Amino acid sequence: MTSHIFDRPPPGVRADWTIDQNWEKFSDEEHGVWDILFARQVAMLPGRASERFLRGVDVLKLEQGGIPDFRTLNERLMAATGWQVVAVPGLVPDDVFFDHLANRRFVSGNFIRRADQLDYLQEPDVFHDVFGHVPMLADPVFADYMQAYGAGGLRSLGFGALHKLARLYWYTVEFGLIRENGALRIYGAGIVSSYGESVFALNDPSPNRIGFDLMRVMRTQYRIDDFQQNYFVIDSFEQLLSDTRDADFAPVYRDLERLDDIAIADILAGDDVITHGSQAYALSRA
Ligand code: HBI
Ligand code: FE
Repeated sequence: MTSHIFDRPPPGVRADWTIDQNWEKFSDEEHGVWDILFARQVAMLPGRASERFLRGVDVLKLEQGGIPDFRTLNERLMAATGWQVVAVPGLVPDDVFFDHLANRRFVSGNFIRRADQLDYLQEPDVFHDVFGHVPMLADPVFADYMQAYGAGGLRSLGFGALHKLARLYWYTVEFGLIRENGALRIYGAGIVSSYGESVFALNDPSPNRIGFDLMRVMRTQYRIDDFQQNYFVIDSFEQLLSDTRDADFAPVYRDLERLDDIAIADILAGDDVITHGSQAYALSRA
């Protein structure tokens, strides 16, 4: 679960944990880190990322160079789907995170990784949060899914089911794959913002690739420290939205209580297995 340093907003941070982006403070070197990461990803993502993600990059005009100024980014995003990006100092408490999503605000870390740590990230930075997440938020269907997720997140707190719902976020918003025109594409922010995982998730024989099933996903453990051992594949964003929207998860959580968690790499009899992974990569790192 999320760990963050403070339980209350530290001094200078608003009650909703937001801060001014203060775009002027980013140095040329910091803009340069964005440009390197951006160039690397846009060169490899056509043919790999979902068409909906690539369209978002266009609609938001992210190719303009440097860390985006949220004032102009938000004009475009607001026009597309009514979402906004707001700056936060780092990880925020779960209820705060869900409340922002439920109100169509996406929180972004207000810092960028160092030039000597391009592939290393402890907490989500502005490249992960903006390049990874925001293009999908320019898509009307995905935008509604994220809002529904936030509302469901707030409800899950009352059921003590946050850790189950967090798996849904992990295996869709962060590490989701989609079948588009008969081929697999990536759309999860944790993949599209990572050079290594953008290749691994689609092409490596190691991980399992399994058709998406809401209950199956909510039972499946995940790892936060390395490439995933499972990816779940949706057939459409409309499917994801309809599985989630207005879903009263109370009966789902009740059913889940009677079912065991599924160990990370296990395949079940009922799974729609697209790739039965060798797990060679994970074993080599164990
Ligand atoms: N805070 N800044 C930030 N970014 C996140 O992605 C985030 C968070 N706090 C909580 C949280 N995510 C989790 O609850 C979700 O992964 C479910
Ligand atoms: Fe993320």
